[in-house]
Amino acid sequence: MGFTALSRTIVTAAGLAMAAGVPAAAQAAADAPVGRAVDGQLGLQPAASPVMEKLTGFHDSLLVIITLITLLVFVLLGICIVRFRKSANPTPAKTSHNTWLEVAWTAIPVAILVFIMFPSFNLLYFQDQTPKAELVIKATGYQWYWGYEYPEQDNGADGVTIEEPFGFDAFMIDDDLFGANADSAARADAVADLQTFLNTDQTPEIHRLLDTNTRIVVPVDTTVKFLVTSADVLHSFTVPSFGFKIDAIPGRFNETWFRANRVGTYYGQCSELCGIKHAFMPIAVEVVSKQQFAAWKERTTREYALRDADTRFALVSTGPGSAPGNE
Ligand SMILES: [Cu+2]
Repeated sequence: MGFTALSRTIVTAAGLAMAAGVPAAAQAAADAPVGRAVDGQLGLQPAASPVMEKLTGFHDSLLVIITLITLLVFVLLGICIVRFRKSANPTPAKTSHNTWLEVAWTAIPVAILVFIMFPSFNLLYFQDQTPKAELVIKATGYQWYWGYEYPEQDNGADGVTIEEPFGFDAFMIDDDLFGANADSAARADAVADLQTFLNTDQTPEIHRLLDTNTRIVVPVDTTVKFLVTSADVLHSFTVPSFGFKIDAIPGRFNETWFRANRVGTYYGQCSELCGIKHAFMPIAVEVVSKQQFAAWKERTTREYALRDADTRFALVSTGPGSAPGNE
């Protein structure tokens, strides 16, 4: 019959496609900038936190399972179409039930789902349970920008201590500053302002629709807990490379965490349709060394201190011992 030949052709074609695709994809992954999507990208952004590493692994294993199932269904359909076509099989069988077959096609998919369930639930709990936080940051969604606050906290010797709360807002860098007709002086100003904010010697690279005039700055290898809320409508706080996506809901705090294992700049975008400028409230996270963070914190505390009426974060008044990192 032609089925063996047909399936061999499919497998060979798939093999060729993979052989051609895999080195290219691996090459692209090696060259890809960390923390943002690139043109022609296949697959997920490179992982930079434990949650995203596990998500990527789970995604890749599911891809194998789903491919095998799809191929099986494709081959079965092919067999039906060819072997039982009218000319080859003029008098169809009248069989309408087969107990064992029915038990099998119910039980096997259930077994596959149960098999998938265990790693899936493990991952769900891993994402959900914040390990002891070494730094807590509050992120607030506004129409249409994000505001960040570093509340007063003492997270012990290994963690970060914030003696005086500070906060700042992050507005998207204007679209006009990108492209051939951009005003180069205005663009240079925006880059210089960002560089001053980041307190770094290196000129930051800025990306259209992803960069903001300030960035969340966190130290590398530090467990960061985000408390996410909104001041107006639903937003969603996401950074793909860190594997978190959490709704920002007015009147309540949602909690998520990440632990960046590489320095670099990581981007995300509001992921809940929140109004006309939903696409223009990106999230930019700068992961720096612990020493750089300490220097940044020093300067930023001076420049962006939240004092008295400016203090938007209630944790400040609850005193020591009740900071979220000390639970
Ligand atoms: Cu939004």
